Amino acid sequence: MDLSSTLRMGATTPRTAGEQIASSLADIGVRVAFGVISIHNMPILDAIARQGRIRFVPARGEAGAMNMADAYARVSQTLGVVFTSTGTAAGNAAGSQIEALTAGSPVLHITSQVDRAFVDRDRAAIHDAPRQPDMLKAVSKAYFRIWEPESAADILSAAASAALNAPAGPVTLEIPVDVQRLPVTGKRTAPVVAQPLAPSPALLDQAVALIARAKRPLLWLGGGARGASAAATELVERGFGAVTSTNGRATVAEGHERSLGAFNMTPEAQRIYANADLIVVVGSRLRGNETHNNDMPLPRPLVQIDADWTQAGRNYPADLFIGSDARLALEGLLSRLPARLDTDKGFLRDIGAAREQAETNLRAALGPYQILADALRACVWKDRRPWVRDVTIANSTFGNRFVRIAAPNLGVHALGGGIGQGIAMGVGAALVSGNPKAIVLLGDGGSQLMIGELATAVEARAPAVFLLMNDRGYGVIRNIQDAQYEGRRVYTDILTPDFGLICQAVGMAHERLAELGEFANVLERALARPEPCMIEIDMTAVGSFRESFAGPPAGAAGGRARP
Ligand SMILES: Cc1ncc(C[n+]2csc(CCOP(=O)(O)OP(=O)(O)O)c2C)c(N)n1
Repeated sequence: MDLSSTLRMGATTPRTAGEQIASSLADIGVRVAFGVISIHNMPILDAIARQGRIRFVPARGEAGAMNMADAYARVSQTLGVVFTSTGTAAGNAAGSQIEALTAGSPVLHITSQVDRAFVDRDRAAIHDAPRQPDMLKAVSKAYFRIWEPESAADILSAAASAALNAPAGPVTLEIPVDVQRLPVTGKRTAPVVAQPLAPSPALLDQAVALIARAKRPLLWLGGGARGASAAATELVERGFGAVTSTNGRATVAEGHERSLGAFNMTPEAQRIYANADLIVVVGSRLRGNETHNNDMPLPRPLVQIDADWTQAGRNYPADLFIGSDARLALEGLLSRLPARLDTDKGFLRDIGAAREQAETNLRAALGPYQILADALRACVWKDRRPWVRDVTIANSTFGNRFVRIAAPNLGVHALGGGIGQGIAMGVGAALVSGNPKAIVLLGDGGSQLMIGELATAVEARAPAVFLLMNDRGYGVIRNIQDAQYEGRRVYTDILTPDFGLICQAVGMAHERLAELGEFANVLERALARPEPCMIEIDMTAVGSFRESFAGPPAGAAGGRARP
């Protein structure tokens, strides 16, 4: 049989469950998938290659592959797909899957199992992890297993639907390797079902009654509100002020005169909260590191909108909880509210002024790094670039809020605070077609976790500029040691490799800067090249930030922690 007839057969009539999975993924719209090949997933990956309908990107490790699929999902606003093998491989993906779970990213993790007769029975088959489902359930929104080849197409659609439906999140699908090889009759793929949860009209009426009494209403927009940009912006035009969490960035334009952007915990923001007389919290966990562990006073009454009913009042008591999809709830409010709310113009003016003041204060604290932050701020928003950040001082200071993003899907960062995911997230974000070259902000310490994924970036021709802030060690931890541990800098001055040589080894262009005067030009040149490249900033030569960053501000002991 020649290859072309094999390809045709593979694309039209799946003969095995593995082929069925491959063709069903393409049928539901998947165009790019990530992963690491193994005996235990070859029946599917071989079919993907033969069918030629999905681009498979081979990562160097499962952790990186998971980060790639996660970032791809966030930027493309579609399903991210990652393949791993049984046991160690699935475990390698678990840390990165926690990030996808934290950020509510719709990722489908397709992994494998030992042969059906050996599953769950601890019979020492190769790759077996007898309690693999327990591990995967702990890092997944939902978990599925395909026992019978004939159910492959339907269970795949169910798993994809579960990942995409709000509250979105990573879903794991296990398929024993022998099941992947078993014959199927060739099924039509069931469509992915997205059923946004509609709000109760009676609860919307109650919210409108509260809003009608408010003169100084605020919206707090979290990651769950990212799909409700138009409705949130319309509420702001009608007379609300806005602020976002880091995950909800740009749900309302970050430079909007009535938005605090993500400057949500500054003294200026807290003065706005003290003056506001209503807050509508949409799709936000009100995270500890963004609310002083829930000690930061927020306005009352507090109306909470969340697709996950179990979140009701968890971190702040809600005067009214609406269990609903964010967009449907905000549209329901808009349809009930007048075209102009009778709200306080002075309050709304104060919001823009508060954000500008916070931006000025932040910029002043950067010292020599102002040049760098200004240059990034000048191009990321204007060019609508994906802006991907690892957990590093540069991000915690200016990357997370000062460098504006043009749309919620263009910002990708490790919301859960795990270092080392930046390179791989950069690859995943950059491989979404239709965007200009991505910029990926990295630290030298974190980057050492997944340095191998630089090879993936080169091989996949990921259009990304990797901006490496090299302070030769774990900078933020050193700052915490100085502030809280009498300067005992233990375990933080780790060996730092020569990143120029590493780039050379994988064939990536690299430029090192010891001063920042030329930074804007160097960045422009790097952005103009189609292939991935690295700009390394030698921070030991450039010098210190004017104010050192020693971790997120802590709340009072325990915050509003409940017993
Ligand atoms: C997976 C993981 N391991 C450990 C940590 C603790 N940690 C937080 S920041 C940091 C240092 C990061 O160093 P680098 O990437 O060089 O950035 P810098 O702090 O120097 O800006 C460490 C080890 C973490 N957040 N996540």
